Amino acid sequence: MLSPEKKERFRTDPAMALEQEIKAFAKNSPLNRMPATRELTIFDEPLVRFADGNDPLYTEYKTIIDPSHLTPHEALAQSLGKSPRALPSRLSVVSWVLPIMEETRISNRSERRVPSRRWSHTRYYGEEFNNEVRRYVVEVLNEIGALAVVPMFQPYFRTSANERVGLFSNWSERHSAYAAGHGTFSLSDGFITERGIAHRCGSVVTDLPLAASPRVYDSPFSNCLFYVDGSCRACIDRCPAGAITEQGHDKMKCMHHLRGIGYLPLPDVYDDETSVAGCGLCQTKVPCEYRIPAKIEKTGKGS
Ligand code: B12
Ligand code: SF4
Ligand code: SF4
Repeated sequence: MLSPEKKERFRTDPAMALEQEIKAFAKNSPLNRMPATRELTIFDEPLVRFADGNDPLYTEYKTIIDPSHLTPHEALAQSLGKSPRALPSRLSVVSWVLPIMEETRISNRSERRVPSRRWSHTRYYGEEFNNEVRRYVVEVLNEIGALAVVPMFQPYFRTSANERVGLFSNWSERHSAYAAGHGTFSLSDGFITERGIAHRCGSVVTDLPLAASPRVYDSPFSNCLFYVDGSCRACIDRCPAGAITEQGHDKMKCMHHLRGIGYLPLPDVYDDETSVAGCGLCQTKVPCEYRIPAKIEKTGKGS
């Protein structure tokens, strides 16, 4: 339940109010804690930005990704069983990035074949928390009278493959993050934000009008050193499956590696009953792990 003060904040500056709600939720939720001790946080403070639901990029995604990739209007309309034309003309997409905690990133840096237990827990329990954020954002938006849906929760959400991009889903969280100006794609296929590539992300479509966050990047790949000046390639050496080359990311090789890890007998990998999930070796011990390396090259300033 939102307090009357918070409701007032939503009336005066909904974007700021929503950002504050998401950040407070991440700070206080017990689900944003590693399960064993509940002491270690899974994600650092979220980055929150907004995309214009009518951004022509969403139509371009039908060519860049696949015709089945949904626009925000289609995603909302299909969720509500309505025609897109029956919806308000102005829609927004709330997009957040959950940066993975430093302790977890450090633990994954020393791995060469399988992810560290903390990384694996971030894949599993971290995504459960990400789902809680999705549910919470919808709850808050509904409480102030707005329509809101999580495309990834809908029965229509699916992952398939085509010749152009290989594996894809009909609602790509990172393509909404790109539309909201969170960052750019990269040689390894990960999405590099101001807090780097080691993160998980999510989104909600709403009819609440929210001012779109600006996109400040030169191209869809300009945060990656390889695309800026042909250098780096650190992710190529990090991948135990040989899935990354100068031609990009072989999603099938990557997926087979992820599945192979999942099928390893547990005691061979961890010394407890943890099941293994994820990999992300290409997202740790690389220059883009927790920052934008291309920006550092340009300005000479680190962070
Ligand atoms: C299917 C899937 C996979 C597949 C395929 C991945 C893929 N790149 O598509 C497999 C099984 C291989 C996979 C692996 C992993 N995944 Co995964 N996966 C997904 C899922 C469910 C859908 C991805 C999707 O729709 N892709 C769409 C296609 C089209 O994306 P793409 O090929 O990368 O896009 C390219 C083109 O668009 C191209 N492009 C060309 N021209 C243009 C022009 C413009 C204007 C733009 C914008 C782009 C563009 O650039 C892009 C990069 O090359 C998402 C969740 C979601 N619903 O989004 C998570 C997700 C992508 N996975 C995630 C993660 C973390 C992982 C792993 C690290 C596993 C782990 N947790 O340890 C690995 C990383 C692999 C890698 N090197 O990137 C995160 C990504 C976070 C990040 N840092 O980028 C997501 C978003 C989950 C989440 N909720 O956070 N995953
Ligand atoms: S490791 Fe280097 S080449 Fe690979 S994605 Fe990061 S910046 Fe780009
Ligand atoms: S997630 Fe693992 S297997 Fe997939 S590209 Fe990255 S390092 Fe390679």
